[in-house]
Amino acid sequence: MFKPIFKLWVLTLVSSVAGCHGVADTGAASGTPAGLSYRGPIVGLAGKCLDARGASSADGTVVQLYTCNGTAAQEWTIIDGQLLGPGGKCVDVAGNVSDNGTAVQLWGCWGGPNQQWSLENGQLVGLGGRCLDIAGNISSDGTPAILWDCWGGPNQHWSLGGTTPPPPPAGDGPNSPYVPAGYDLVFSDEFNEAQLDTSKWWTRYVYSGGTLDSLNDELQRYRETNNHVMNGSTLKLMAYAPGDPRSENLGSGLFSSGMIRSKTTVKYGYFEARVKMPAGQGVWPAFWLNSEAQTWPPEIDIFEFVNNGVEDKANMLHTGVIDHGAQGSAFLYADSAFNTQWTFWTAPYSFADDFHVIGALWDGTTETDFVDGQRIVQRGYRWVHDDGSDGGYAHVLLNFAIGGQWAGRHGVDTGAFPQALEIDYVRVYQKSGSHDTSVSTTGHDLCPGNGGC
Ligand SMILES: [Ca+2]
Repeated sequence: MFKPIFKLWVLTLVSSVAGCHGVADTGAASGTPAGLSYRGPIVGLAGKCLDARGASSADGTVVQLYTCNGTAAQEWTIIDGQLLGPGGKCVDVAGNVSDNGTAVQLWGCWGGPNQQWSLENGQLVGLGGRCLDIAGNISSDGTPAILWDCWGGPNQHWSLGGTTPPPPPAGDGPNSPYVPAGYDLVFSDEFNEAQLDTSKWWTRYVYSGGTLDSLNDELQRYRETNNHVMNGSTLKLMAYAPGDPRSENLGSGLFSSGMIRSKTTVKYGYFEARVKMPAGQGVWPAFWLNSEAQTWPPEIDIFEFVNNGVEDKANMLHTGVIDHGAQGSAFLYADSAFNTQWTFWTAPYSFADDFHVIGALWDGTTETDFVDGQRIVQRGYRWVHDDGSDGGYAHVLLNFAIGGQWAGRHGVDTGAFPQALEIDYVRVYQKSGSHDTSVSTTGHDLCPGNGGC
């Protein structure tokens, strides 16, 4: 019996909130120095900003947490490993001592090691490899910043909240800079061949004996007729309007589209895809993890991208997990631009304009999502079925869905087709010493053996 999958979108049907959050947009000044990599607010614990106490730039000014207010006291510049605040003064570890609890202050820049910072997985790491930390994990205005052992707590996580996100890596290469330390590549496809590598991918869902071609109330059907277009560097999951002669004519107003489901299955890991989204109204591409066991949930939606033209737009990235109670999904962290009610992150750009690296770290008890290395949200999540039993191995899915009550609630722009979810690569990593992979045997190779699909 067919068991429908209702994704988290049911919570989003009446979404009407957008753009009412985030930090002040200070803008990147023109004529900024060469080598500038960021200028704007830095957001930390409880969505509050890194701040120079009293809006001072005097030597010895305390660096603290404060409600974001868009003033110069909260405008920071990262350049050449230095973190500069008001008056061009450097964020400095007092006394050049790296003990836990050492005060952090503004001081005239002199190039010393106590003024060097690096942004690593959302942490600002300074002298002695210790982290910029909000004392006592307290988010009250005026709580001072100190140096402390990096322990991964929310009081050590900082995000760049302005208009200059870190640039995504350009195309294929070795590991992106966002892969967690101690993780090894266990599965990947760079999509640099002339046609889809069917030793790695099925092109339908695991359900119905591995032939199911749609879920929910979507308007597409997944096919193998020019729906997986390769150009030697990327895979385009192509979707065609009803009746387009370049693909199968499905009738009844249905679109043909493409999806991939990994033949390698995994338990836990870091997942990364470099993708460029389609822009037309009514699109709903996704990157997600589903149980090979065919008992649902669990499910992790690394991203769902929806442009319905009104509530959900091309600068928003939805992430989610399916929680029926047994799985649990309490928020452990949310970036200031992440809407925890409707579970989306708002970017200062359209995801259809360029490629971005979307990542997710899934470790069995938590699930964390990243955009170009910036952590946007972390939840607790147990990979179990509703009866509490283990959820088994997961396959990796990328698909280009169209329409339905969420993505298509204000209509689908047929004139925008054909269009594609373009994928530069998909990579899966697991912790060294804890590799755990298996193989999906449920599926059919539907791509023609002598050509593309
Ligand atoms: Ca590629």
